[in-house]
Amino acid sequence: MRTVFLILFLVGPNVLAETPVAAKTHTVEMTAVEKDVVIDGEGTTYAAWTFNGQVPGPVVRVTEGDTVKFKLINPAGNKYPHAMDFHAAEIDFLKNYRAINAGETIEYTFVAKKPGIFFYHCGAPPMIQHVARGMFGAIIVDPKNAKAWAKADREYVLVQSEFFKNPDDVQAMFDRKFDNVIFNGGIFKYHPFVTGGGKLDAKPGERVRVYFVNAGPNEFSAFHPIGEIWDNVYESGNPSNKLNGVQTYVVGPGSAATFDVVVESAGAYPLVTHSLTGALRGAIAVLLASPDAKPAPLMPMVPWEIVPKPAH
Ligand SMILES: [Cu+2]
Repeated sequence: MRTVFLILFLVGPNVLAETPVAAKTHTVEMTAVEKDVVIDGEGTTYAAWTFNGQVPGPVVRVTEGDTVKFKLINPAGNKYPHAMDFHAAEIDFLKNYRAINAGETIEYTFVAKKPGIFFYHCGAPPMIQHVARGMFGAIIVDPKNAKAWAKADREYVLVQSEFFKNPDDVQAMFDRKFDNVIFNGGIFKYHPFVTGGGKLDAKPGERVRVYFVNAGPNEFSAFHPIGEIWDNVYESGNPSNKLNGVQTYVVGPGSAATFDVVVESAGAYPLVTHSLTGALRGAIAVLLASPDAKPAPLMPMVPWEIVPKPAH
């Protein structure tokens, strides 16, 4: 009797901790919106194609095992066909990811079976242009066992992409002639020394988790924290794919990874693609560690609204 009690005592709490929460069903609806968005701190606008009017599109967040009931609306006022491809899904491409014309909708359902950080994007032809113009985003599939990895104190989503000044120059997209490489749809969006630039906040000692997606359409990212070392990198954001003490990790176009860094002390830690043609043309996000850092959303400053200067 005492032995049984002892076994229950030892096993009980672990069993409880690993009991997965009941799977949920999420209704996710997105609208393809062809509109101008702000792409730098000066307020320059760009004729984007978007999900829900923002670049990147909204972050979708579910738990491993959950069902996603998805609906894409292509409003009648649009000019182009659009589509949606979720990398977190394992479903038929032809049926579900086909492009729909303006005035049409499409619906499909999938189960997010694998935990991680996944890309989503429009796949309407020419796909290179639909991605370059802003039709992409991130879906986080949290592991059903929250103890599969260390708890994060702070979380951000960063989506890297190439920016082409002329949204109609598809040949430049094929020729890799990008003008900028950007995070979360803005040139130096999180660079406090640039006009209109912000930052990513953290407190010293916090475990900062960055869900990183490379939308491309073409360039690889060499994601590196200047002044720090990634404590852990998780390929595709799956807690099983754990690396330790990584300086730079390559994320290809259409891929994603989760990066943990415990910022040792107060100061500035620029997160960059160490492919310098990209970093020096826009892909620098400064992680600013300060004891009085405030809570922040997953994707700060998205959409990037510039307050017009008062006229004199
Ligand atoms: Cu599209």
